[in-house]
Amino acid sequence: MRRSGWVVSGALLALCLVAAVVAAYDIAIFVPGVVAGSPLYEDLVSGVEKVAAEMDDVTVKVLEAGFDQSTWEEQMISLAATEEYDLIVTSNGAMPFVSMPAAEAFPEQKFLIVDSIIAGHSQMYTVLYNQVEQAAVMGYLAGLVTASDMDGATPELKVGFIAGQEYEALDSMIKPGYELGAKLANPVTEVDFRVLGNWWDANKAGELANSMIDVGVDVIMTVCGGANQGVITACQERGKYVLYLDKDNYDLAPGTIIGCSALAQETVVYENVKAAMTGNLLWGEYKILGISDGYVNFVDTNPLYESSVTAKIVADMGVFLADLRAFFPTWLKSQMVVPQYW
Ligand code: RBF
Repeated sequence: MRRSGWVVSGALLALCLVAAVVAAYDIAIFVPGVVAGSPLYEDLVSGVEKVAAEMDDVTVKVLEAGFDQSTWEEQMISLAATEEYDLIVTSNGAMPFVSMPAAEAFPEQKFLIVDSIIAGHSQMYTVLYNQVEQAAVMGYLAGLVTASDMDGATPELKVGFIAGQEYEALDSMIKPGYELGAKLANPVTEVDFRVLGNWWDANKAGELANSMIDVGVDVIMTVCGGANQGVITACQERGKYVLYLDKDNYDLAPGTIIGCSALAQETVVYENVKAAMTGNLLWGEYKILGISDGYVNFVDTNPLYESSVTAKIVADMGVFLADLRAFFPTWLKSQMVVPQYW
């Protein structure tokens, strides 16, 4: 009796162990760059960690692939070659292409790639944000600020934009969106666009910002990852303004960062990792999320926004935002449809 009791409990224990092994879900996060200072990468990691915090049987490995983009493909192949991960999660528009050789070599490997788009790859699911909307809101604010009587505003109607590098989503959505918004605010607004050439050199980003300020630019949208700090410091020193993409980060430089246009990247990662785990991601599909879906948003709820711009700007932005946030189609929204560039 006693002996059979041991046998039964031993068998149960073995079953539990097998179940635990079968149920475990192992996730690798491939960060194409470094996490610190890049808002979308910070939220990529926190989105997966949120899933892991809720579930005992989820493991997470973070691989920071660094800034040498020529090594990413190899690093992705090595990661997939371990055959340890149920899912590789990564973020940015280049990653479907970077991941393709790994996908081909390991046909069982699945990839969730956010902030990117590809259609019809049976091992990948992608989520794209409507960054025409995201950038247009910033351009509109920039256009209002440069024409205002705010302390840092110059007589020139020049607004700035500094990007880490040129890439598809930038050329097809972010740059045209920013220009559209700036011209909607005031058709004669000029956009001064510069490319840094990397995602880390804060000194060079500061030099670029200063040279733009020298020619009359008074507000700069920065999309430079870890180098954003250089733009922020230059604008702080010279009493100019920064527009910060991807995250509510007014706190980084109150009164200097006067607008943040956020993406719900953490939520997107959280929701889609869970969908992958439960077999609810349709591999090969993609989705595009925008302002009226609630995944792109200008952050007007942080008090540091209202305290940094004029009441007139808040009111004008309010009208513009109400139009974009409406769930029904509007003329404004029709100007901000994502062009098919993939
Ligand atoms: N954004 C960052 O904040 N940090 C980065 O290191 C970074 N690296 C990128 C590398 C490539 C190849 C591409 C296509 C985009 C990169 N981005 C980076 C931009 C990011 O995907 C996104 O477009 C911006 O954060 C604006 O939402």
